[in-house]
Amino acid sequence: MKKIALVTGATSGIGEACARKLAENGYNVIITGRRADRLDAIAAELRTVGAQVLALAFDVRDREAATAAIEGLPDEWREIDVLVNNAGGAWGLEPEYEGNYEDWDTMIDTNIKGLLTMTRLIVPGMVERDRGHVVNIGSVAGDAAYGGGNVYCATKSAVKALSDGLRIDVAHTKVRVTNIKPGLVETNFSVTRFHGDKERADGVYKGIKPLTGKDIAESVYYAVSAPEHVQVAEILILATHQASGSVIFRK
Ligand code: NDP
Ligand code: 8X3
Repeated sequence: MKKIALVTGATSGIGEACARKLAENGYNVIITGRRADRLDAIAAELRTVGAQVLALAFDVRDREAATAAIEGLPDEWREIDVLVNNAGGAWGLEPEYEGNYEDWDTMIDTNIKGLLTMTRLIVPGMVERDRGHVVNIGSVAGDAAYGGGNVYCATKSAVKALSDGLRIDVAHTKVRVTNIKPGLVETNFSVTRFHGDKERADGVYKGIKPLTGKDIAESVYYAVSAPEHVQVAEILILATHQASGSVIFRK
């Protein structure tokens, strides 16, 4: 029987690449995100590689909707083996003393509370079955703050703490927890950060070859396909000319 993976934020970037990598490698996948049309298009594509795909459109900030989606899963989709908590992003790059309240709430509600809600809904089944893997998409931004990163960096530090905390809380089971911490990945991330300013977003990747969603999906797959006794706790994955969240060499 094929394993089941649920990927949040599978409509774009890293999440979409993870869903594709898992589908290509023998998983049936539940793909989630807010944009139903994107989910439908990606589901159709993933089915061509032989995977069964279930698309669930909901906002991870909406606990009622998330609960209804998970509690309403058809029987054959209930035993989730891999949860990739990926949905999230950065909104704004202002100094902390000038930040936008709405952006702060969006980041905290999505990157921390959304991830927690999905964990709370799915991990009890993993504990009961004594098997499963939670992959949280953290960031190099969670290791150290950079200028303007303030709240985003804090949410990714929280992802590290929540990953470490969960790993402790499931240590008596075979459930594994991995925190993947990417550096610069060219996705829709910077367009979101700059509220749709594509030109400014493109500038983030000028003079450096950034990572791709596929690069990150490879590391997610490495972690989930490790032997049962091996728990990949963290992976920090940077572009070659990037040394940290704030040290980037550009040509
Ligand atoms: P994208 O903007 O390309 O993708 C973000 C994904 O998150 C989309 O699928 C979006 O789907 C989903 N999403 C956002 N808000 C919500 C929500 N409220 N409810 C449900 N889904 C939501 O960016 P990335 O692929 O780069 O980002 C994915 C993750 O990787 C994020 O957690 C980000 O912080 C992290 N990351 C990114 C890095 C980068 O440089 N790109 C580096 C390190 C970490 P939809 O709009 O359909 O809801
Ligand atoms: C995304 C990577 O360095 O732009 O988390 O914050 S960074």
